[in-house]
Amino acid sequence: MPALAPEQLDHFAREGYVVAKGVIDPAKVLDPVITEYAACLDRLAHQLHAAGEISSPHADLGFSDRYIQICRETARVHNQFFDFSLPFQNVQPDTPFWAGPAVFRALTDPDLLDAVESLIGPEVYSNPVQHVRIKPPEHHLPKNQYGNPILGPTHWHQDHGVVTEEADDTNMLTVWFSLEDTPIDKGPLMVVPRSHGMGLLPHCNGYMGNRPEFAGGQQIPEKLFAAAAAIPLPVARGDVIFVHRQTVHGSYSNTSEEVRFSFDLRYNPSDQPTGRIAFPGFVARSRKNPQSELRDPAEWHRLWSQARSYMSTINQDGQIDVPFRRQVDAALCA
Ligand SMILES: O=C(O)CCC(=O)C(=O)O
Ligand SMILES: [Fe+2]
Repeated sequence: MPALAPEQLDHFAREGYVVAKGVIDPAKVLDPVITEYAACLDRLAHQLHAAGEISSPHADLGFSDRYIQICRETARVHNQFFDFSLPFQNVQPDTPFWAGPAVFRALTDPDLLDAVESLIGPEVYSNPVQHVRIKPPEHHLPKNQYGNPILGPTHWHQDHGVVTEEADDTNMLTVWFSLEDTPIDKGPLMVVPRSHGMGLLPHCNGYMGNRPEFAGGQQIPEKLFAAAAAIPLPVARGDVIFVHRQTVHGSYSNTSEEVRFSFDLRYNPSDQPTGRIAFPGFVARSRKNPQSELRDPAEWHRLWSQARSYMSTINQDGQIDVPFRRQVDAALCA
């Protein structure tokens, strides 16, 4: 896929996001990721079974049903087992993560990077603010203290709000795609078009608002933006959504019977800070110095292992040695 077309770049600049169809080749890039995750799930199932937490490894079930069954029986979600990132607090030397070769190849897919390059320029850094999200149908999940599913809608936020102040001037681009189709009933990404012109809005901790299904999370109060203008962005495999760092977005409930399975990645120009200093990024593309590109998936895995070792020595038991979150002005949240 060549760079995005001028109309797509205009759409991004004007609306704060663009949905680009068919950027990624699903058979080449996404199927190997799914195969890798199926092996992770198999390992998780056997571990939990050996620990007596589930009645069977459920090896007869496909990925989605197997993951749902495991969440039901353990009454929790297991996203960290698959994620190519780490928690901010209380990391242990054996906290699970998955930074496998197929995931690395997805992050460095040349077709994807061509599109990214057309939005942020030729020196492309893989910013470590990134996740796989495996969201089970909500009705299978236990509830939190607010009566909402323990993994439900994503609260309204700007991705600029989830990095530290040192990245305030970083041109960080959000890249969202699903591993399986994400129709409306799976709770796709939702964006508020043109909300990126308002600057950084306050992200308020434990905000209750007046929509019970969003109560309690860290979020931008709905009165501060045009929440009613939000639109869902259902996508097929291979499509990619590009989101400006100040576009207000979230996602709604998964009311289907299958998991919602997506990646969200960030890229920024290589000479700008990532805003997540304790986690490793890498040069994904450099036209100036191609030799600086990271091409070895094993090295990427090593960087994350090193980050885990470091994290297991800091940010324990409520202590904040290295901040991951920005300060919020409480007066703006009242
Ligand atoms: O997938 C979601 O539910 C939220 C993703 C998101 O906020 C992001 O990609 O920045
Ligand atoms: Fe986000």
